[in-house]
Amino acid sequence: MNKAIALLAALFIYHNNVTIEKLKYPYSLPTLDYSYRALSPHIDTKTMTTHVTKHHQKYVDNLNKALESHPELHDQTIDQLLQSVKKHPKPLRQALKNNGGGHYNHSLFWKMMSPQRSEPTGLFLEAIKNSFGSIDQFKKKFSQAALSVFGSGWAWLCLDDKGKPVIITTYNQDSPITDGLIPLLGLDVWEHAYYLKYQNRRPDYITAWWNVVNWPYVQERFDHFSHN
Ligand code: MN3
Repeated sequence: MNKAIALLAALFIYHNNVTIEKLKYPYSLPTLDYSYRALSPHIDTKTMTTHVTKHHQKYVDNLNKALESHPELHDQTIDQLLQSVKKHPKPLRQALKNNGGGHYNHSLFWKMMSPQRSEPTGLFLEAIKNSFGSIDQFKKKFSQAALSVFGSGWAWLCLDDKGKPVIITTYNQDSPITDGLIPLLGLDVWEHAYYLKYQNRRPDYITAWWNVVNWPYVQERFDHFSHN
């Protein structure tokens, strides 16, 4: 392969890796960068397998089903669909929120985790310190937000419309992107994400999850979106 092609391929892979937002109909389950057992013991094999092949797969199937009779929406990317969710009449609106959000949120979630231990660095770390005081303060606030979700939902670190890092929570499969925020890091706190191993102990799941956060990916998203 000559150098120019190699560079283009690398850029494509990089871009693809960072921005899952450009996915289009028909949707499919993404290939994970690690095996279902790779995040053990923090996230066990059975939870990962069920979460991906049953729960995530169902969002994908239901999203495709909902869009099947709407060819006018097939050219839209997943982020465009989610940003314009409120424009659609029920029941399409609800189907897009639940299943489009479910597919988008989970596709990100798998990338936001890794068996490789890592730490945040660089400009991203500076931005976290500026907004939250320190990385430990940030983790504490994020964990509190994740604990505060009553029922099913997510905790997120996002960039707001001014490019500032903010912590938010969403219910069900609502996605931050619908509210104009860019998710950098998300934590699924639906019971299906932890119940097999941790039962009702959501705090233990959250504590364990910090061990598998893929900081280089979070940072790539920060670098990409804070300059766009
Ligand atoms: Mn889930």
